[in-house]
Amino acid sequence: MSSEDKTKCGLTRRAVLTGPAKGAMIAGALTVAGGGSMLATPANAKTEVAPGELDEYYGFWSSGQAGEMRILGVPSMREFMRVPVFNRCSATGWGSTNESVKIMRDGMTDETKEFLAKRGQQVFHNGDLHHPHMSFTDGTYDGRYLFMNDKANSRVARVRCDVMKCDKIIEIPNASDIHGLRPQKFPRTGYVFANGEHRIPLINDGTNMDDVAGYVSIFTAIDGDTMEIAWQVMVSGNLDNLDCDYQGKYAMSSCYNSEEGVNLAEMTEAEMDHVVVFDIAKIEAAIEAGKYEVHKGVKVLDGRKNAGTGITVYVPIPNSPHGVNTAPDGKYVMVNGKLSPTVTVIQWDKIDAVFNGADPRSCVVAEPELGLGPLHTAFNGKGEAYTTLFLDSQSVHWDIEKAIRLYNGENVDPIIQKTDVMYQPGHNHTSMGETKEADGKWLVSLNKFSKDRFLNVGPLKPENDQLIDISDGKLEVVHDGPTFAEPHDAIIVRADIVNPKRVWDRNDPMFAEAVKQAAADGVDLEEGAEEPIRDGNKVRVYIASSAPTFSLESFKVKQGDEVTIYVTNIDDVDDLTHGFTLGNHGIAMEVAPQATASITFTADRPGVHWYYCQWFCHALHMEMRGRMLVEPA
Ligand code: K7E
Ligand code: CUA
Repeated sequence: MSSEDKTKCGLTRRAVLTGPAKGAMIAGALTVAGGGSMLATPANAKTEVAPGELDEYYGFWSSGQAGEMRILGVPSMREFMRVPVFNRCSATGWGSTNESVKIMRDGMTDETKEFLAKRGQQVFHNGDLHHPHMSFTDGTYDGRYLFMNDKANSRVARVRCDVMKCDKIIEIPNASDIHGLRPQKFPRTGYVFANGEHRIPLINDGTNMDDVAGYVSIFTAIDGDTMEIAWQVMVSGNLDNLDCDYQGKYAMSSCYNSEEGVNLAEMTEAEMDHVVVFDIAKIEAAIEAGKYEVHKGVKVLDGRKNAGTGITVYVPIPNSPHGVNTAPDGKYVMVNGKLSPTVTVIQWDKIDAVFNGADPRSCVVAEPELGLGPLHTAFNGKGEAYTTLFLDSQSVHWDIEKAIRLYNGENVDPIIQKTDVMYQPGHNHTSMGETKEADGKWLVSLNKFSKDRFLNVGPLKPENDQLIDISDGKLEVVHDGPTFAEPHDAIIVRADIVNPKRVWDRNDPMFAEAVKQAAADGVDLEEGAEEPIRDGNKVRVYIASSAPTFSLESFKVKQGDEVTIYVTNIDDVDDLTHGFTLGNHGIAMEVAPQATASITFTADRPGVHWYYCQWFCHALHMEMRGRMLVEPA
């Protein structure tokens, strides 16, 4: 079916559903409960995962400006979990428990700490999470970590896949507004690369703001094991998205602002922008040779066009390119044109010659015109690609080798099929598609607009993530999944790769501080302490929880005390999470099985304050509560 037929067909169906023939269509509509429009066959047969059955894939979704990571099942598109990262979370206490605040502050610069202190904050309350990617070993996912960026406050975070909690957040100094992020695919992660999107003065102290030509964008390599910054490279132009090769030699970032402009007209002026390629071995050698300056404690190399350091090359690309996607064959990388209707295909092993002085465009092996607004490309592992067309609201399926033959002058059409998606797709992703194990089963299209596809929820609409069956070589939209602000990107990971724990390990580093303090106080966390432990005006309260009771029915402190409450969940059963909410104190935290969580506050409200378990754990869950008694000063 051509894309035109699909459009016509789709419009007809919508028109029919709101017209006089509505009744006659209802039965048919009900059989496509999965939401796929224009389909003759029941769509849900493909996406339905029967009650009690498990999905074949984990989907790790970003949430954009909501700041969290989400875990979905594919193909059911059921949302399983939200993992708070850069946001604050009312359910889990992320952003207010001692454990989470430590993670959020440990990698924060002193400058930011001081800035926040003046606002009366310990941590940022927002983030803009675009790109979640799993750690790799030998070109495929290894199930250890997920890494993700925060564009809003220039940070990179890591989530541990064994417990699905964030364990590290680092601020990236010198760089401004981290956007593109990718882990090294080979030999392993290794480095996590992060693009500072916006250009700023390298020494950004207000003394040189008018020297726009002197602003720089910064490329950062982070050690994925330690989450320490290994090095940075300043570049010409700006840095948008990036990807790595399967050889461990190069990383490549797109630049939509080679003009180095500061307004829209300037940024879109040139017909050609570029990608910048980083030679990792050459960079490491330059670090070794001491060819860096230290800025804010980080080794910074000069990789700008005229620096003559030989660590980068710039390949001209038409016009404001966006997504960068390496094909699973390891041979090619796609640079998506955005304002240009083209996708530029670069052959990785032709970049060696460019570093040795060959024409920078000599690594380009194809540049097919695919449609309007190409943003991101995904792969099926069979030499075919799927590119999102933002302006055309389509996903275009095309053949990489045919695109190369076309570029070489043969009269072939690389486009296999175009399918409408609803509407304005940004990222797309295929199952295992960014690994060498791409399996060509599923494609998700993450669409920015949902328009008329759901009940109206007011002026702010959900986005629409569509699932597309690509297993039989065609594109068939089989499911609509409305999502809240704003999943930019997702990865789809075979379920056998991800094996989280059922319950926490009692010695988990997440609550090591609590374990240490309890040992110093001579308290067994699994029993709690009968009385608060006083240390001047510092008071520590140890509570163990076991459904449906807290080990303390009440405890007494004095007004003005700095109170730390440690709660340890001694239940060792799946699902038996307890919580601790202290009424009228803005305090709540999740305590999953075998975990300890803690929170510190000043007891400044004399009187009786109930604390209760906010996670429904037992028939007597409502009764799972106790009193904090605050004696007036
Ligand atoms: Cu294309 Cu931030 Cu990955 Cu959005 S970015 S779409
Ligand atoms: Cu414990 Cu509810």
